[in-house]
Amino acid sequence: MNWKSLSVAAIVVASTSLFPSILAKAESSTKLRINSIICFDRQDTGGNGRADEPYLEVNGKVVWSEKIFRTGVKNLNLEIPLNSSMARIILWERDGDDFHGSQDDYLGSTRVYATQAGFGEQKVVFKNKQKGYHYEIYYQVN
Ligand SMILES: [Ca+2]
Ligand SMILES: [Ca+2]
Repeated sequence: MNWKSLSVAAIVVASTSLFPSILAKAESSTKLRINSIICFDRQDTGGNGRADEPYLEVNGKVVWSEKIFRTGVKNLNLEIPLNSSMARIILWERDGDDFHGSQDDYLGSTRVYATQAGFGEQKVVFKNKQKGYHYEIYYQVN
């Protein structure tokens, strides 16, 4: 290594430590991370409802869907960029042929804010005794 390249490396290190917050902001954008969903009670139990078909929507986009035959934890590990200061998570249970069919059951929704970044994992409970379902979603903003 010659003298010139050594001094350039030293300058780069110095500037990184002087402005760490500026660099962090430039490198990472805010992300919503949906860690897991827990099914305590399914919504479709009667008739031919062998499974629940829950799906999650974030800001109008379906980000996850699956058939759930039994209660328990599902690790999702979904990472969704937050392009605005707020996002809306909606949990649906599919009964028709398409997403957002008129027969789909709305199980609940929550609002997530970019200002929640760094708060750690949070929980939202979607539960309705009459309709017989109970889901919990664990998420965080990074
Ligand atoms: Ca249903
Ligand atoms: Ca269903």
